[in-house]
Amino acid sequence: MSTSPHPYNFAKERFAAAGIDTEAALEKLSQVPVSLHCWQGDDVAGFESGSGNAGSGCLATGDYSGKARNFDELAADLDAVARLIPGPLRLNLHASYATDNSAKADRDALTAAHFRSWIDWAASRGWGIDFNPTCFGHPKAADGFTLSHRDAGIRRFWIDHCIASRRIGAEIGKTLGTPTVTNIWIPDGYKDTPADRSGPRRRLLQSLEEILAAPIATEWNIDTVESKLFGIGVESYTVGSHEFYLAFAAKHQIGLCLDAGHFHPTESVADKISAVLPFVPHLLLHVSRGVRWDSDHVVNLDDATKEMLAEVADPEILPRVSIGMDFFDASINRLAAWTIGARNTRKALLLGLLRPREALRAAEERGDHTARLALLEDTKSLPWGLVWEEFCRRHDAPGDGAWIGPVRAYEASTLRRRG
Ligand code: RNT
Ligand code: ZN
Repeated sequence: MSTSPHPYNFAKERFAAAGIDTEAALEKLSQVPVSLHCWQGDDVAGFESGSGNAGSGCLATGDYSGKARNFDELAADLDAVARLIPGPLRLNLHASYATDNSAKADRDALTAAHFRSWIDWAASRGWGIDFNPTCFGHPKAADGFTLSHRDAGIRRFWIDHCIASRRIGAEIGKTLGTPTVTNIWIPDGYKDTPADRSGPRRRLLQSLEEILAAPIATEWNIDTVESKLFGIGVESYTVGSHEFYLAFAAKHQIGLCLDAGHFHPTESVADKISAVLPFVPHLLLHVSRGVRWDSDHVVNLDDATKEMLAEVADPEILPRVSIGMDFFDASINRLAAWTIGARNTRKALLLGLLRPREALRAAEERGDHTARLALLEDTKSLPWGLVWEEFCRRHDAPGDGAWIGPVRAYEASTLRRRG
């Protein structure tokens, strides 16, 4: 009886024949963490009583049963999902998910102590944490303006919240021994044509400069600002646009967040990475999928995602980029959503790492654009799925087709019992 060769070895040889080292790709892939967003587990609701609707353009649609209602449920869901995603993970946490806040400190008064349960949870799993001030879903954001609000008192509140968030980020980073990426996104903008586009931007600039002036342990906190083209309800004017934040991040030498859903649908986020990296020290990617608008659909293994992560796979770029998930679909099983999106992100990165980078560049350098295109296209049919299966196996995660069973079992045992 003949034994079939190990499928991975077959793939390894096929890739080697094309000049690609699958072992090096697997090794690299296992060093890159993906930051898993807590907000996919409860449709961006958060733990503050009275909240429950993110508002401000963060619109989760659908009413699939079993959403997490508290820390225990959300942490259990994340644990279940972590078993299904191969490779290292981090937790991407929003300030509205404070756990240890019985005195109900408002957002401007939050400290790392209010996130003690998450910190302990992450520490015991060897995860880092990334952090986000929550500048929405709050009475002081009711009219859709926060850091650029015309009312100085309201601006003060959100400035203090962002300063508190940076401090929390720095402390969490120090505690866990891995820097926290603290990302500021605000919803500010107008539904209809503004009379004054400059005023809110001037105020946002001042607020951000004040936020950055607060002394923070910079070795444990990486600041990023997230731009956006438009949102539901702010179709005509977004204060924190791409030009605004790119210039701001470059001027102040902080990081920039590029969310895949925050540009015109035909713009290439992949192309932006090398364009902005000469000017900003760090990039955060919010891997997401907009369908017609910034709809935050579950990440697919589509061309936009593959191109974006292929850029990130460049050895000079990879150390300067953090990869965070940002999607929320309430119409399907939320654990499946997390799993599909995060696995696809990692698959896209694997595909990028498996590109014959040197051969492609050599063809380009000798002006042989025919060879470049031929190589790029032929590489697509190499058996990369077997390399992915091997990655799953080495990281004790189920392969494709095998993770849905555990999700269904968890749904039956746990999610359906939630009220
Ligand atoms: C909103 C931004 C932002 C949020 C999260 C919840 O358009 O993408 O990143 O999705 O902060
Ligand atoms: Zn985002």
